[in-house]
Amino acid sequence: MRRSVSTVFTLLLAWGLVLLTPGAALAHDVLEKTTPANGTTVAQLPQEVILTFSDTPIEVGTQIIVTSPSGNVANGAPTIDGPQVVQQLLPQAPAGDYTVTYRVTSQDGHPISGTFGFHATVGLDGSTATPAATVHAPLEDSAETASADESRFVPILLTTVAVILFGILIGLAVRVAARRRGRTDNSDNP
Ligand SMILES: [Cu+2]
Repeated sequence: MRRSVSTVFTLLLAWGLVLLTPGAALAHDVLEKTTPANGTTVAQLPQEVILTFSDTPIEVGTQIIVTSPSGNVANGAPTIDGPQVVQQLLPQAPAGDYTVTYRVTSQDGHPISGTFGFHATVGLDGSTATPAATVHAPLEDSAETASADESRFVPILLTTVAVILFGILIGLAVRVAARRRGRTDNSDNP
């Protein structure tokens, strides 16, 4: 009987540690910077688009789509170089308005996704385009910022709930153990 009680304690302790550890150790990363920057006009389209995050993303699930006036011009898979995710562009990428859609996996395993845009006056194919009025209002990034704040709040809330539940379960286990010990003592001493 005592062995099963100590097993319950060990399981509860392990469960509590598992719940508490990730929130403290892993951060929800955010996009800090892009090249070209969101809402800007660049004279020459660069050969690669660079996204800089607050920490090195996890390799799994990285996806970048670079939409040009002639469709997606992403050349091969993106590469992760520290906190930077680099996406090469096709040599036939034209001038014009660009929209970059990204999805990477944060250190804490959560996906980070969003969109940004820019205008390239000269394309990698040598074509030219005058900036259209529409691109220059930077694409809304506010949704991302809001969700970043939220996801910092949620782990704190979950941790608090976990601590409370853990406390209640420990209390119950102690009470059950005491009751069982009482019964055992009674039956052992007739
Ligand atoms: Cu996260």
